[in-house]
Amino acid sequence: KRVLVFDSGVGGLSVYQEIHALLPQVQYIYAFDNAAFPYGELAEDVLIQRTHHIVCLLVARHDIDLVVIACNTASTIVLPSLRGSLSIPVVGVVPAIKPAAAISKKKVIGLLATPATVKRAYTHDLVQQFACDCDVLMIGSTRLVEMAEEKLRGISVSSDELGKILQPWQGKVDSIVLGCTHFPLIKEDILLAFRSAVQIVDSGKAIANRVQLLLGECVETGGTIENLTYNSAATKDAAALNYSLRKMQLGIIQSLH
Ligand code: DGN
Repeated sequence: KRVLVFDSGVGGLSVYQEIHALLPQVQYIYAFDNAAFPYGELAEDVLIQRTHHIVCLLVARHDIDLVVIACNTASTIVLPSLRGSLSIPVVGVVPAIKPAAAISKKKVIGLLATPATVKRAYTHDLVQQFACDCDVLMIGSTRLVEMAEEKLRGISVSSDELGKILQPWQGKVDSIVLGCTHFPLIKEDILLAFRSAVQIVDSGKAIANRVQLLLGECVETGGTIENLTYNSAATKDAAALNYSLRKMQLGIIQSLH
């Protein structure tokens, strides 16, 4: 089985790692559209056309069995058109509002995403449906996406800069949704900014379970599962490759293991 994981940058690697941990036997192709990074700043029609074009091309070229749009900014808008054009399953990543609302004691949750995702009707529908008993505070930040990319290239996150971005939430929220796939890469930094007084929820594990279900794969419990962390050599290589391919229209890391 072959799975395509797609994002604008390295954020989708956080989703890939969850899927790979559950399904190590599957072959993965990771593709990222750095030429149009960051997706959070693109007009909706441009984003739809671009993602649609790239993903359909890659599916045809690489004999893909399942696509993961590992980007909230794209998923919250392109899924209907992609699913209409492809005959294979397309799994999207959208903000995990429901679990975050369920675990919040104060009933004040924070959604951290790109400027586009916090504006999307899709996101506001999720809030209405699953967090109507909560106050949902939102921060849409492109800078945070850049900081996550930088971290994978070895530039550490400035706690001052991060603190300023998250300042409006201090003492208010007790649960935070990482509504951008880049943000699990800086989860530890976010936790530190709140002195661990918040719970952080992302969509990675749920996506991995969904992929498993759709692929009909069984997990080999007796096998060795490669233990990847964000600092692992594989991820560093991926980030380095991503960096060196920056000027290209589209980067592809094949058979990432
Ligand atoms: N990783 C993408 C997301 O989950 O929304 C956004 C990255 C970007 O291009 N801004």
